[in-house]
Amino acid sequence: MVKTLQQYYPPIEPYKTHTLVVEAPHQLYIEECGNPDGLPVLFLHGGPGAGCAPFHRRFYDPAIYRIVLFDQRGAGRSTPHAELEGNTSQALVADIEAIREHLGIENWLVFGGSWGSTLALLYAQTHTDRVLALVLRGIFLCRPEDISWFYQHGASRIFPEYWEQYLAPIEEDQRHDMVSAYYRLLTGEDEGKRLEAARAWSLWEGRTISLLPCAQTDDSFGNAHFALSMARIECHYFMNDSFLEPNQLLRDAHKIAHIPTVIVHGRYDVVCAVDNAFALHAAMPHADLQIIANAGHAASEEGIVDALVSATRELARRFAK
Ligand code: STX
Repeated sequence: MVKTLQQYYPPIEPYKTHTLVVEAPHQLYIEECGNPDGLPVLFLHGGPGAGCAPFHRRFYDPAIYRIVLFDQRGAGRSTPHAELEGNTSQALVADIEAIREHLGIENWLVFGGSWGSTLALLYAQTHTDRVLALVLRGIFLCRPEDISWFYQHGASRIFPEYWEQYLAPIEEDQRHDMVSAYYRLLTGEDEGKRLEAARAWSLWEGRTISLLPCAQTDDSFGNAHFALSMARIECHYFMNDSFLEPNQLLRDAHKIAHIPTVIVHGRYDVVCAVDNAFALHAAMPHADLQIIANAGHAASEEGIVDALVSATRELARRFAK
């Protein structure tokens, strides 16, 4: 029998949106979609700094799930835009708890891709009793080797023509430390240079994100509003070792050994190499590891959508009343 691929659920609009004031100067944009009395699921976006998109609402049956999405500090519709002050991993975890309490939710499924998987792991390891299950895609452990692979040397050898454009804004004598060099431009006084750097940084990620090229990439990743928050916030986190202790996420994996977990990762993921997923699975052997044979990093790739939708269907059967 041929298995039919799962597709996205139909497009939906939020039934409610919120602006939540957290630690100054930050205000968070939150939206709720689907069934107000349903099984709560929290979506965590990537970057950090990428913000939520409408297709992120579509991995869950809206008749069964109460779907909560929010733009993390400085991202998307949260304000101030691209703000780095008070923007740390610990602050984002505190924000998630503030959102949970604001919405009166006891516990929830947590669903995150890429940086969203990083944050989901940190949140679950910090508030172990609030998480019913984890669905993690494109695992990003934020180890020095993961940052170096994508921003210094490694992925450069797979997409040399795009790499050249990522190198372009940086003077040759500063290219031995690309993240630091970009940080200086992205936080500098010159607005033109900030934007040029943000676009180059963001386009590098956009162009390498999927197995096959995607026509809309340059428009969406080159958009000034998107590129500025994505580049500034990512670079700020990576300058600060993502505010994690060395090996923290694998070290603390034992704290979530009781949480049902699905790990979905594309074999040809160039942004976050697939060995991230294998390393996490070795630390969480109870997790269901699904390597998608014909996919890269993007959440929107066919085999990835199939695995993610299958996971939320299965978890709905298990947890929905
Ligand atoms: N950034 C990893 C990450 O979280 C190094 C990420 N990569 N791409 C994305 O997020 C988006 C597709 C959400 C832009």
